[in-house]
This record gives sequence, structure tokens and C-alpha cells, in this order.
Amino acid sequence: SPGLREEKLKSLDKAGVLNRTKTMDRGKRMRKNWSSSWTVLEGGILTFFKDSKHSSAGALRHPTTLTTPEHTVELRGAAIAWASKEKSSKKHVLELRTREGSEFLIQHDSEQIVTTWHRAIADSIVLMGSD
Ligand code: I3S
Repeated sequence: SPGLREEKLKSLDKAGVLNRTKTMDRGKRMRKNWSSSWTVLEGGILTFFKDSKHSSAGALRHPTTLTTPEHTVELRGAAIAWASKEKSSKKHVLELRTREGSEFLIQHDSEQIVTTWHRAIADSIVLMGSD
């Protein structure tokens, strides 16, 4: 039911600081520009905020950056996977491809943190479906 799906999606909500770069914009390759970003997963939408300067653990919504999302990614029809070595020399890198053919790399030096995000994003994608 829709209510159960919403409850399941809500259980996957999370927020934290990640390193990220956009590498593709609707099929067009972009120059990498890694930056640290306050990142929020909420209701099947992933939002990268502009800066992570004042991030605080525990707050899902981040007051100072709430108004400045840099990228909003609708996870319906998206795909997430561990990035191949050719994509980046960094460790623990995820590759997120959107339905529109954009691509983001997501990274953190902590494998545990990246693994937790991987699961939450992958589970959200399944719940959002592809239709
Ligand atoms: O895919 P690339 O070109 O090796 O990515 C690197 C560049 O984005 C580099 O910036 P400059 O092109 O301004 O030098 C970054 O500093 C590197 O971090 C990028 O490589 P990694 O392997 O870290 O994703």
C-alpha cells in the first residue's frame, strides 16, 4: 500500500557530510569538482547542499543550508553502484546515475559510512520503483 511504502521510505531518511562531485549532466560529461557537502536523503529524494561548514549530527534538516540545495536527485528510476577504479582514485566511491542520465560520485573515507548510504539509497530506489 502507499502508506506502507511511505513508512518504509521514511525509515531510510538520513543526513550527513559526504564528498561528492557531479560527473555527467543529462548524458554530457562534466569536469569533476569534488566538494564536501551536507547531504540529505528524505522520502526518496537525495539533496546535496552547497556547503557542510556548520553541519551538526542529529539534525536531518540543516537550518543554515536549507535554502541552498545545489543538486536535488529524484531516486525514481536511478541506479547506485560501487564505482569502478577508473572513475576515481579515491576509496569507497559510489556512482549514482539518475533517470535523466546525470551521474554523481559520492565518497567518504569511512567505508562504514559509505556502505550505510549505499544501502539507504539502493533501498530507496527499489521503493520508489521505476514507473
Ligand atoms: O578523473 P580525474 O580527472 O582524474 O579527476 C581528478 C580531477 O578532478 C582533479 O582535479 P583537477 O583536474 O583540477 O586536477 C581532482 O583534484 C581529483 O581529485 C580528481 O580525481 P579523483 O581520482 O580524486 O576522483
